[in-house]
Amino acid sequence: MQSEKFLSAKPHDVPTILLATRNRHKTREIQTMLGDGVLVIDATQIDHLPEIEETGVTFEENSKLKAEGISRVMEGIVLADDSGIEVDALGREPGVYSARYSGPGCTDEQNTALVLEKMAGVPQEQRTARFRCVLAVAEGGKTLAVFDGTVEGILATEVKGDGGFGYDPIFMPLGYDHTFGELSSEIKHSMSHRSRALAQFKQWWALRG
Ligand code: ITT
Repeated sequence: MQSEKFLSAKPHDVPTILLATRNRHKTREIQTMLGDGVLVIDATQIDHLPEIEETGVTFEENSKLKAEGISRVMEGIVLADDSGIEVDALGREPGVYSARYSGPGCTDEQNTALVLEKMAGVPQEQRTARFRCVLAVAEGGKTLAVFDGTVEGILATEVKGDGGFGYDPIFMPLGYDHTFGELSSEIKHSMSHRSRALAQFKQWWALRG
């Protein structure tokens, strides 16, 4: 069980949550949404953590795999985020393959370009899509709770804006003519799949005391 480095990174009196991710964008968003009262640490800050293979076919399965896998080697509560975009006209792809849609080691830009290419010529009314986020909390290799958040929207026809990450520049949340890449992070966080799942986690965490 690894704990020393993790604990030494922890300032006094601030509860720390270990996020089982190597995606720094997720860490930044979750830290911002949880505020200064909690310190969010991720897998990029701890040496020798195992790579967890995402062999599940649902967000929930992959989220649990990551939370359980890391909590087997780290003390305390471990939170994992499995998320992605579902495009209805593509049979809900990229879904759980969002991070690796255009192949191993691909970039966000390659993935968004591939989605736009596949969606070329598809009319507005058939461009419905949603972001989904499933958060799993585990301790000692066992899942304690799972939370799910969704935001519905429309897929843009071109990349717009450079805010956020991943598919943000091609996703317009319902009620907006702008993509998450163009909208402020405050607007994204007020409605995002991640903030909706995290709101449930916060309640669970508060009740736990
Ligand atoms: P970890 O498994 O280490 O957490 P990952 O990036 O591989 O990192 P996922 O397997 O959950 O994580 O894939 C999530 C992908 O879905 C992410 O890389 C983005 O392409 C996309 N995505 C998730 N949330 C997003 C958001 O808020 N905005 C834009 N794209 C998002």
